[in-house]
Amino acid sequence: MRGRRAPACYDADTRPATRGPPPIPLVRIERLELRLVRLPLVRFFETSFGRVHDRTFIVVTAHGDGEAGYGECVADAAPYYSGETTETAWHVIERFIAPRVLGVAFAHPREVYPALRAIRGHQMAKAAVEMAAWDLYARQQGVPLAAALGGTRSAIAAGVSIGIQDSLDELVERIRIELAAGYRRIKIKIKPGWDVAAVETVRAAVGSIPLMVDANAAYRLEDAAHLAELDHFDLMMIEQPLDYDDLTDHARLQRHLSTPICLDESIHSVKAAADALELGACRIINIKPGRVGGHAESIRLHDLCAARGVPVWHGGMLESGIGRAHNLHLSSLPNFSLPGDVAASRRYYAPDLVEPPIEVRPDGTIPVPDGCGIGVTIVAERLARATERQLDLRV
Ligand code: OSB
Ligand code: MG
Repeated sequence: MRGRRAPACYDADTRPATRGPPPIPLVRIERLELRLVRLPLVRFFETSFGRVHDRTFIVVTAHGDGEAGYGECVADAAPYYSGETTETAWHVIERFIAPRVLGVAFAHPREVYPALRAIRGHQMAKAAVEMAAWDLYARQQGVPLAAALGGTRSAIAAGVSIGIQDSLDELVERIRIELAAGYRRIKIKIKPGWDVAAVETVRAAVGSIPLMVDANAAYRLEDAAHLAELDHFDLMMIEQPLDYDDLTDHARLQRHLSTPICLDESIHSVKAAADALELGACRIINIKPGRVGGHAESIRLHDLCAARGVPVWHGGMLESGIGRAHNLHLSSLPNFSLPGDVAASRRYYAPDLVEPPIEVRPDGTIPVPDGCGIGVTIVAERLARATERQLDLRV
């Protein structure tokens, strides 16, 4: 299986012949399949809110018109990164999202998110279903998802996110491994007690590599003077230093720092991003479709930032190959101008749920799959083995 590629989507003879005017495209989901899936991580991942050894997530399959589209819900088992969990997402999809999408004829997947307007929050639950609808739509159209989303590049620049380690030696060792694999920028997680000295050690060991830090909301405005010490290390940015729902204190902190602030957790909607930019709370934005409600909202966020000259990059949530493939396609839009946290499958799961696995090339780029939809094949038997619970929802 390894290395096998899905057929390119644009092969003329695999596209259905059409006669007369093209039919009005419809995405109509006849059945939604939810699976609660658990996969062990290849290596633990530690952030300021704790260490994880595995991930429990929901795989959504949207069936319609003889095709299937896939989405991955990035909510975690615990409500630490955001208020959502796998169980809240399951509940909200089953009770509130499914009834609003099943059997509805959408002219385009961008109509899915607005149809969920009555449901407040629950962006990750919404995104999982919305993204499955995009995959379904792209497969029905016979195009790669990137083409449906408006992507313009065939490969993306990859970076890695390196968790908190047991020692600084271990941290430097992990960074050397990732640099040798070709990754174009390194992000390290920080928290009080693992910050300035960690960055100093890394700079001393590996020199002027593109380097950034992510605090996952571990600091308070009172830490401004301490965080300003990071200004001496020429970091590309500091990601989400303050609280998950804060904008005002980030604006105050940004005035205190020369290092650009990048917001992650705080940007839960396009409006939050507009407010953050208006306030001067950040100079860079991390886009995760799960955080804003899916691909359509991510595109709006991407376009807003492009119009304001604000660079964006694609974040990661330790996704399996399903979410990872979605991220690759979205990352092909033009304003994703900085390397993201979209890295190779093998850093996370062995084996991944998909074939071929997503791999980084020696130049630090990852090609965007060119098959239809997300362009990777979900290995049914691996998905079945990892499934702990399953629910079928029908029209
Ligand atoms: O803050 O970007 C984050 C993982 C889980 C939750 C939040 C974050 C992360 C990462 C890892 O940084 C990114 C990845 O490698 O997928
Ligand atoms: Mg982050």
